[in-house]
This record gives sequence, structure tokens and C-alpha cells, in this order.
Amino acid sequence: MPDLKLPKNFLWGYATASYQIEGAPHEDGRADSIWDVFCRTPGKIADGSNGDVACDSYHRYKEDVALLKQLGAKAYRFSISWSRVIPHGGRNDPINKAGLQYYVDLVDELHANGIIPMLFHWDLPQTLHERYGGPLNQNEYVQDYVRYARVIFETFGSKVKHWITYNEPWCISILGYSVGQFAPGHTSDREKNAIGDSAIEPWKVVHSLLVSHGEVVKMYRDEFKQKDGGQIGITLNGDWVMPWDKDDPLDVEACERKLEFSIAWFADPIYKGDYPASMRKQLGDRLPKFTEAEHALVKGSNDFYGMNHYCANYIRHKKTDATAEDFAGNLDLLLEDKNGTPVGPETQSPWLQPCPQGFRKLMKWISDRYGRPIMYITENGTSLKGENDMPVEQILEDDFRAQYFTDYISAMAEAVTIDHVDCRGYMAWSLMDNFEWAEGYETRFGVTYVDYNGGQKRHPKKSAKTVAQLFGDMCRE
Ligand code: PNW
Repeated sequence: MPDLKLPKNFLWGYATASYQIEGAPHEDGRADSIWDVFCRTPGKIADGSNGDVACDSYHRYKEDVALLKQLGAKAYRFSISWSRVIPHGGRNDPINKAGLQYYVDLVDELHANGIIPMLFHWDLPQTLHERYGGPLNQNEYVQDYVRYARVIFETFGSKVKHWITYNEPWCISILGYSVGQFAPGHTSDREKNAIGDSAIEPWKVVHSLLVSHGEVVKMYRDEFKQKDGGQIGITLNGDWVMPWDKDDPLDVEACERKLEFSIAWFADPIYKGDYPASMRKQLGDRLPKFTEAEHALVKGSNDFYGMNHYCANYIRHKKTDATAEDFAGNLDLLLEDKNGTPVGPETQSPWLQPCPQGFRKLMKWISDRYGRPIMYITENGTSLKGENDMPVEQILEDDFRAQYFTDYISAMAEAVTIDHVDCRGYMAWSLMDNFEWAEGYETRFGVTYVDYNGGQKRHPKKSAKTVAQLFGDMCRE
């Protein structure tokens, strides 16, 4: 058993996101985001709920910060709601002082704790979607996003040392503009009664997101970095891959292709300067090309790599040609291999089965492919099958989640100590139960139970203590 030590200043803590916890969607001048509107569309959210109240963090942020301190966290990754700060989002639209003040107060309350704000965790101002299609219109969108980021950087200055531009562009693009399961619900699937073109839109959206990320990083480096002393990066999600038939070279090859379609799609342009060859091969001219100016902006635009990670999948290549709607690399994602071995135990999330060793392997894959970048794990966690139906006493004894964190955090520490991955922080998803997007409140991811019928009161679960204990034991010198 290796001695799993982490540096004393390892930045560990918890993550949340604005729409999932804040509530108060129309208070103090906030306007709708695409998620407010999406939630009002019948049939989109499993339990018909929305983020109108959520954890009521807009009013209870002091309790959240007290909770973080109680748990011993060194860092908090939260997100800023663009439509709270600039309700209609655009570069000529007015700034909402009251909305901005919420984040000023939150950051002041966090004070010495590691403060890691995310500029964008999916809640695009609805007005920008209606005006010009949001990220579907690169030229308009980039200018608006840059102005929003400028307002934020000017406000927070040197109080913030780690900025993140985007959370999971894969989810924004694929779930929002191809599958249609997330806002704004675009898809080619006419049965879902939505608009969109899944053959084109996802690739365009990501090109806009990457260029806008590049522009904002350039602005930060040119105008703020020196005086404020911070770092800036993007957060990418990605899960581990295993061949469905380990003796079939085509399944083995498909595994690599899956990582390219889900991770290298973003990280290759950022670290190497272009989209992966496998994507160009399958998508041809539907995949945008970087102009020289865009290439210069995007390449080298990460001070650190933000990694969100949850699980693994078995991968089986497809024998037929890829369809125009395919976004995965012409392969199937499966939860059992050829012999019927599952990835791991079931959780409440259909896509999530734990496989802790995959975490270490993927950290190494990223570190090797991109030249050992500084990394932060900006989300990792699990739901728990049937948790919402359990009596509260049982929810608070979440052994399954505690075990998940023990296994995953150990796997991460192995990646750091044995594989020498330069990972400097870890944030568990999530500080507390919250609005789990299309799954509503039936799926809980928190290390803290939120009593939605009891005034949103917070009660730490066993897993909260486990995470604190693990880092307490490991972060010694
Ligand atoms: C992440 N998938 O989303 C998000 O960043 C969080 O806001 C969210 O609450 C958390 O994971 C748990 O779901 C994902 O289908 C949503 O592969 C779906 C997938 C992956 C990540």
C-alpha cells in the first residue's frame, strides 16, 4: 500500500453551481436564463420542478460558507449567474448592481478560503438566446461573453486567484444542441418536438465557446493577471473508457476515439492547436476550422486544466458508417462488457456507475497527452440509488457515497504520488443536494442533505466527514 501523501496546501473543497442552488430567479433584477425557460416547458424536468427555490442560497450564502468552514474545506467552486449580473446579457445592456453584490458578499464571506468562481455553468441569459441564438452566433456571442467577463474581473480583482471560463462545454453542446435533454433543448429529433440541427449545431457551439474562452483568457492575461496574480482555465468533463471486447482491436481503438470526441475535442485545440484528426475524419467540413487569429487565441489558453469526472463506460465500435447526428465517434457506450461484467454498482443516475481506477487512468491519459499541465479536479461525486425515498436518518448515513469518495480520492492520490500527475486541488460534487437539471430534485449529489420541505435546512451526511478525514490524513507536508 503506497503512502498516499498530498501537499499540505492541496486545495480541496466542494463545488456547486448558480442555477442548481441559488433560487430567487427574479429577485433584485435578475432576468431569465435559458434554464428558467426550459424548466417551464412541460415534460423537460423529471419531477416538473425548477430552480425557483432550490437550496435558497441567494438568501443563505452565509450558512453555505459556515458549512464549508465546518467541513474544513480549503476551497469553494461556485458559479456566477450571468443573468444576475447583466440580466439581458449583452455588451450594451446595463449591469445589475444588486445582483453583482450577491457575489461580492459571497466572496467577502469566503474570505481566506480558496475562491474558485466559474463564469458560466450553463445558465445563459435567455435574451441572448432569443436575440441571436447565443453561442450559435459566434461573432455576437464572443463579444457579449468578453464584456461579461470584464465586468467580473474588474469587480473581484485580486480577491480571486483561480478563474474558470466554462463548465463542461461537452454538456452545453451535446446535451443542449444535440440530445436536447438540457436547455435550450435543440435536437434534430422531431419526436421531441424541438428545433435544431444536430448535424451542425454542436460543432458550431463549441467553436464559439473555445474562441470566447481564448478571448477571455487573453484579456485576463493582458489586463488583469499581472496585478491580480490569478490563474485561468476551462473545466472539461470526461469519463474513463474500457473496450466492450478487450480482444477486439476495433473496440480498443474506439476507446481512444471516444476520449478524443469527448475530451480532446476541446483540449487538443487548447494544448495542441487543432481538433483531433479522428473528428476531422468523421465530421469533415461540418467541424469548423480555426482561422489563424483564432488558432493563436485558443492555443496555450489554459493556465490549468479543470477536470470533472464521475465514472466509466464500456465502448463498442459500430460496424456501420457514422450518422450525421453521431457525436461520440461512431460507437456504443455500454454499462456491461461482453461477458456481462458491469462497470460498477448502479446509482440514481443512469449514466453513472463508479469505477475508481478509471479516475487514475484518465488523469494520467490527460497528463501525458497535454504535457503534464497543472490540474484541478473541479467535480467528482455520485448519486445514490433510491436515496430520495429513504428516511432521513438513512440518507445521513450515506456509506455508498463515503466509499465512493474513499476510492476515488485514493485513486487521485495515486495518480499524483505514483504517476506524478500535477494535480493541485480537488472539489467534491456537491457541497449539498441541489437541482439536478433534467432530473430535478429526485437525484441527490450532496455530501449535505437539504431538507426541501423543511426550510432548506442543511444536514451534513457521513460522506462529508469522510472527505474531510481523507484530506486531513493525506495533506501532511
Ligand atoms: C455535471 N452525463 O453534469 C455538472 O457539472 C453538474 O452541474 C451536475 O450536477 C453533475 O455533473 C452531476 O450530474 C453532468 O450525462 C451531467 O454524462 C450529465 C453527464 C455528465 C455530467
